[in-house]
Amino acid sequence: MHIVLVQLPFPILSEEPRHLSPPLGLAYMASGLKKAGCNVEIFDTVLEGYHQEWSFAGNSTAYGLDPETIATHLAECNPDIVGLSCLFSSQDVILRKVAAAIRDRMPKATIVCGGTHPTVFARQMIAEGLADFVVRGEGELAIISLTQALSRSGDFAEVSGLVWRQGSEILENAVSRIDLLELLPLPARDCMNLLAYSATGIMHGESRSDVPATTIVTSRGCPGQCTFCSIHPVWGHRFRAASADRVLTEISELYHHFGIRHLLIEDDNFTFDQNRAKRILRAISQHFPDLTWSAPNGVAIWRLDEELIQLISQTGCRRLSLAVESGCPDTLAQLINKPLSLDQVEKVVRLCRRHGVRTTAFFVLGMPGETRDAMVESMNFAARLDVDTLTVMNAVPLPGSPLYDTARINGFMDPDTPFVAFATRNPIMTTSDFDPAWVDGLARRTMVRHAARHPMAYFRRIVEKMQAAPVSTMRALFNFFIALLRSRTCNEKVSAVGSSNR
Ligand code: B12
Ligand code: SF4
Repeated sequence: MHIVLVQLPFPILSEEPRHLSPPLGLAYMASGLKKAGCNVEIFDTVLEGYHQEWSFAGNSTAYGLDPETIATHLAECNPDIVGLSCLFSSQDVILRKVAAAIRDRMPKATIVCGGTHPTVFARQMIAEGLADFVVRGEGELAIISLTQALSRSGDFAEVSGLVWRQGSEILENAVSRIDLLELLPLPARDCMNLLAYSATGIMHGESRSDVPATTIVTSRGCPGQCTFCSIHPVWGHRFRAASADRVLTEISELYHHFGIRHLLIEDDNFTFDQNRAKRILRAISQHFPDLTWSAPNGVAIWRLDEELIQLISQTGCRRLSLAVESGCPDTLAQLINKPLSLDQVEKVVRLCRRHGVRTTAFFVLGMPGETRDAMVESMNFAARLDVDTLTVMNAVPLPGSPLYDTARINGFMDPDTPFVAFATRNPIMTTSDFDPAWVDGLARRTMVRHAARHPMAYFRRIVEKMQAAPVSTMRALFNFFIALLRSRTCNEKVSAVGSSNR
């Protein structure tokens, strides 16, 4: 069986520099498929076409190879199965265009889709004939049983999470999660041009263009119930982690075999098991003293203690991303549903300062139910917080999150909002308390207020991004400031309370 796994092009987000990450999920799947005797390739259309842009759905633009080029390349490879990975809903139209081009060129190929977006919209995709199969949830074991079913039994009942059409019916198997991550073979990073990623652009948030860097995922799932979070349809609520020993085997391979010197730990909740995180960090400081790392996806503040922060500081952490979310206790508890107190936040920030850990804090603004006063309170807390940099994101009802259902049921967003608009700097909800422009203006002004207090930290961050991706960083900055100028004058309270806090 010949299989090509495809990372689809990304949409260009006007206020973000271009990102480029190795498709780690595809590397995990490739590894198992190889062991099962398949001929498997990874085709990263973002890496291959990083400097190319093409338009779709009116005024949206994607970077990566265009659908025709992708289909032509695939037709030359002529695989039995094409696996399309669609991690973000904002890739929806891109997925459709690529799938249509493949159908056109290769009518006999089997198209399988996976990733967060297809997991949420599996039935619709099959009903529309976009794909032959959709795998909901993790793909490693499912793709192996699917290839076996296709080549031998034709019985799809055992394929976890599979959705497919049989006659006029759409059938759906339950999703079973992989309990022992330990048993998965290490991702087949040799199927990718691993070192090209950090050499080409910004990988995620904290970025190092000066040394070889790559991503790693050491655990899956998060018991948290944050209402805006869309990880659970794929990863579930149960925290499942590889043992510290297994993680170190992977790091050792990355360090010695691939020459990696910076790790981006992309776990959803790396520190959930504090003892495991401590064991991993102690071993890093002992065996890989020149390895640096970051956790750009954010770590849970409620899972940090002083010993852990000390270890974080001793192991070359370049920046710790702290997921605060709101500076208003009621919003945190009632609207976001996060078990976090502001005292904990301030304590952790103080400890990070004391131990010399560079920090950035994530905030989310514009949750349904959040009043203007609550938002101002939150942003005043954010502007004062003694972290190095701040990122205020607009609350976006990402498909797969409880917030998506809340927003649709209550009419907080236009039901025709195109999927490409589901990006975290893009406010798309309106409630009786606020409109998107007001929220956006407040978010931007808060970041500027914070930057005025920590100019060197922001300068350093921008320089790092400029080094990795000069043109798209310039474009993103330009768009940020244009939007800042356009944003409406917001509540008088913001500046009044803000200036009294300086
Ligand atoms: C790293 C990351 C990125 C990287 C890119 C990752 C990449 N190339 O692989 C970057 C930084 C570019 C990124 C950007 C964004 N991201 Co992001 N990202 C992640 C993160 C943290 C980890 C992804 C990862 O590596 N997972 C580990 C690997 C092992 O798993 P995986 O890739 O998901 O693959 C598994 C399954 O999905 C499945 N699978 C995947 N593909 C396929 C294909 C087939 C054929 C099959 C069978 C199965 C299958 O099997 C795999 C193995 O189990 C996830 C959170 C998460 N937990 O998933 C968010 C996540 C995917 N991102 C998200 C979002 C929203 C975004 C942004 C839109 C945010 C923004 N800025 O507005 C942007 C979009 C960028 C753009 N230009 O459009 C959301 C998506 C939700 C949604 N419905 O859209 C997630 C779920 C996080 C969240 N906020 O809830 N992101
Ligand atoms: S936002 Fe973070 S802490 Fe909350 S549920 Fe999602 S992964 Fe867990």
